[in-house]
Amino acid sequence: MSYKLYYKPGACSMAVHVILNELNVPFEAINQTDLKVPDFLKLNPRGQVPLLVIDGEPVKEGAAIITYLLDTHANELMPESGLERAKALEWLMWCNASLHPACGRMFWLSRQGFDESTRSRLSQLFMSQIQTLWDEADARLAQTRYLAGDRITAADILMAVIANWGLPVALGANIKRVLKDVVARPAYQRALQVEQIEYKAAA
Ligand SMILES: N[C@@H](CCC(=O)N[C@@H](CS)C(=O)NCC(=O)O)C(=O)O
Repeated sequence: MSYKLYYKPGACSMAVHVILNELNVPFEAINQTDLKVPDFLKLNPRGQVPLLVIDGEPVKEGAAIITYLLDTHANELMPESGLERAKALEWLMWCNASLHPACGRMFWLSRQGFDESTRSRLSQLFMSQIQTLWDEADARLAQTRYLAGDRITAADILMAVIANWGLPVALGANIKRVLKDVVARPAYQRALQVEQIEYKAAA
């Protein structure tokens, strides 16, 4: 099986990068910082990362890529069945389908040419939605060691990647505890080194 990961440093694609490292499978990592160039658009017309080319077939959508990889290679980051798997998927999707798009609205806003008062009102609204999500995770992590329960799963890795996007949020002590734990893993450290990213969110 051959894997080619297209990533942009520090973006959501970093979760796939960390997971490929965790799985100890061979892969090629391609820094695709410029996402709108014709060669990349041929592979992914949306011009987005992550993109994992599996045996020549491009696969999009981070959560699908992560689930596929964890279903295909032995690991302890995704329970195989039962309620434990349901909770691991719940929190992976929370990161991918709730937290990520909420943060994406702030990045979208920074590219619009709104007047200052519109920008400021939207920014307050978007940031309060993001903060509510982080508060939800902190409350969960006051009850459980990791997002899905007692054991680390792919959700904690994706959460750690998103936490480092530099938005002005207040991350609770329970989240920071998990971030420190996740980022200390050799697989995460290797991805930070290759992508040349400094991890600041756990401080
Ligand atoms: N739902 C997609 C979202 C991918 C996405 O938004 N990726 C961002 C990086 S975190 C990106 O490529 N943004 C560039 C763009 O949309 O132009 C996924 O989870 O893979």
